[in-house]
Amino acid sequence: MKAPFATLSTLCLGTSLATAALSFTGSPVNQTFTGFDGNSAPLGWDAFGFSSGSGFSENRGLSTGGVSTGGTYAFDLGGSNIALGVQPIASDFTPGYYELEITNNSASTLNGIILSFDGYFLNDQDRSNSLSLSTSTDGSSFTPVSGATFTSPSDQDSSGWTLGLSHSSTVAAIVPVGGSFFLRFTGDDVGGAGSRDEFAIDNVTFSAIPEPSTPLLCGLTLCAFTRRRR
Ligand SMILES: [Ca+2]
Ligand SMILES: [Ca+2]
Ligand SMILES: [Ca+2]
Repeated sequence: MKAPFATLSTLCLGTSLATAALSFTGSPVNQTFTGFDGNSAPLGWDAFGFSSGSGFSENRGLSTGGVSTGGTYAFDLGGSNIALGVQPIASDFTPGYYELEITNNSASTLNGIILSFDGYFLNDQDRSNSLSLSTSTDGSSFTPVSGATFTSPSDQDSSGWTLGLSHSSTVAAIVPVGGSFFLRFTGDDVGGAGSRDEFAIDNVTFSAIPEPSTPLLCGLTLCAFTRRRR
């Protein structure tokens, strides 16, 4: 129920905790978080599962990691490579999620999505946590993406930021023009004890499976429009 909440908060508070959706116009989207400073929501992203409330409500700014205060960070993974990051604590992100909404503003229905992301962890504490990707076309019913989960080790080490998973897959989703596609990255406790490791998401890409030469399902209006563009 993201859109109604954003609308309500805009009306009541004069500000929106969630940001507008990212726009897909036909060219691949690649979100690298360059310029993200950890003080407000990146474009298209929402957050849930923080003790201070929905939206990006616990923004901790820029850090290279090794923090202890729960909340959202712009983590510098090294060499000024910024990622969307989180320090989970008992009351934050256990469980919780970050969610990216992408609206299809291209001229065609999307008949399948190609997506990828890189997930990192900083194993500086003795608990084990996970991060998992699921997707949706309505923002309420989510389906886990096969192979898109990774877990940090329980026993801490000094390895620093570690690539937990570099994932890419195709998702059989149909997104009409004006419709949205949602990527939800959910975190939770897995094992171990004590404080929690840090996590970061980077290089989130989104593109459409190229259209077949003869669309199997399309109305006359869409077919005519599609032909005009070619
Ligand atoms: Ca980055
Ligand atoms: Ca920490
Ligand atoms: Ca750990």
